[in-house]
Amino acid sequence: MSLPSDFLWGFATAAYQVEGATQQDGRGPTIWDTFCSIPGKIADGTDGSVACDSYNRTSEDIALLKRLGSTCYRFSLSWARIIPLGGRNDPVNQAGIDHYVKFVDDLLEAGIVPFITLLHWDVPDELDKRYGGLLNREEFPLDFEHYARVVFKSIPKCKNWITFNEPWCSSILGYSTGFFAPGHTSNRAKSAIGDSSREPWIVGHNLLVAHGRAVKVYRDEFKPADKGQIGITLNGDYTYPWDPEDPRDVEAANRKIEFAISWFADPIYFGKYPDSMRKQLGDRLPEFTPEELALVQGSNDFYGMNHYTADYVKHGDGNPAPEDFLGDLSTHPYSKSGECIGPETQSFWLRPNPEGFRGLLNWLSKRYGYPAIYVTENGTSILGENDLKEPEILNDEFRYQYFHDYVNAMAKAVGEDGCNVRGYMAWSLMDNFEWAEGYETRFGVTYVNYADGQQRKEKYSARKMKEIFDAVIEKK
Ligand code: PNW
Repeated sequence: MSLPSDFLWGFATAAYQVEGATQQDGRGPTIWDTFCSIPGKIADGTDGSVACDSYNRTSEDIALLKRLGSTCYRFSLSWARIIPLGGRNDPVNQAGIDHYVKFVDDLLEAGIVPFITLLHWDVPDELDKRYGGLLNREEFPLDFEHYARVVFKSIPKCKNWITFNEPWCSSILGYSTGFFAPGHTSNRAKSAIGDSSREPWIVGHNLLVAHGRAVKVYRDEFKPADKGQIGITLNGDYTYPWDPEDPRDVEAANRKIEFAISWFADPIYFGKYPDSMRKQLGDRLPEFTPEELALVQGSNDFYGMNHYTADYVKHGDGNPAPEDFLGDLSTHPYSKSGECIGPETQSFWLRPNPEGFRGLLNWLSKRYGYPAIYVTENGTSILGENDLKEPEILNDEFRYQYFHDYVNAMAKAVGEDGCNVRGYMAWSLMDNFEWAEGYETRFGVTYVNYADGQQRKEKYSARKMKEIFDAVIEKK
């Protein structure tokens, strides 16, 4: 028993991945609606227009959460439902607000603590068209601040807020590899906005400042009465040096974690970008103005941690390569064979390695002074799962084992190493729209039958989750 009796556990989802109903009740278009309409961007040519239809099935989803024993639920709001065009002078859509207010009321009534993510990648499309969306250093943070204020004012009963989900993914996958919306790639010579080898670093910077603005609004205007907490969710793999005897590999492994986590966490906890990033990127990495820094530094009440996997890296030649993120990092990533890092899954970037979870919890606890941590995502896909039919597809022992091993690694990080983890949300409550992978890759503990009216059926892992946590949470 090593997790405290008030430890929260549950599941996570995101608006565009589960809600569907993209044309309903006045929702505006988002960059993901637009991106999905470009041929070739989504593996199976699908989009989130129906997804799990969760927008119309809130009571079913809450009943499911309750049946599984969850004590919390993380979901994101669709900005474009609340302010369809997104901007601070654009109209607010009361129907969108009413939907989420009722959802939070219903969760609380079911005894489930809500964790709300303000933006999980689905930026209102109009902001992208109007001024370049996340690339705009002046406009974007102000529009996000306004949206955040509208939300805080409307949903005072929610006490746990996450500004952004994985700014690394928005920046690198959205503006370097082009794998995610809006699909910019940094090896284009020039973008409409400027030198695109700078775009990911500008986007990361603007997300940090926008986060800082929303946190300031919450702390100044809402927190004193509402008594909630607010933070940002960062993704990061644990990284092992390819050759632990080679100091250049050791440094490269650390640099890779810094380029994922410390890119955002160092400014928040220390008020500066990591030296390794400045060294690699030079003036392509923006400088904070004093005003921006005042907003960003100290802006986390808790650390939101998304974590899935670990990898090995070899050092590169040390030279930055602006046309390529991994070149910039000066590392060569490798997955060693299955026995070393973990078995293959349906996601090319994901191999289970529970020791790495404990390793990363310790890495960031040491670096950032043992902050309160909520694990806001952790989970796995399964190689070939989508080829199965009922009832075999419900038998996800591989996923059960993943959760069992990861939760126990986390319990050791808390009980034996002193990490301050307060809650855990598994990704995901149900199969859903897995971004560029469409519906072919499943992450749910609940099976969703897209061919049969979005019917939900619990998999084995769903039914075992409570048992996993009961074994490690102290009794009251
Ligand atoms: C997270 N990578 O994304 C997201 O927050 C979820 O919305 C998503 O469904 C989940 O993980 C599973 O993919 C990631 O390529 C997507 O390293 C890709 C990567 C990491 C995280």
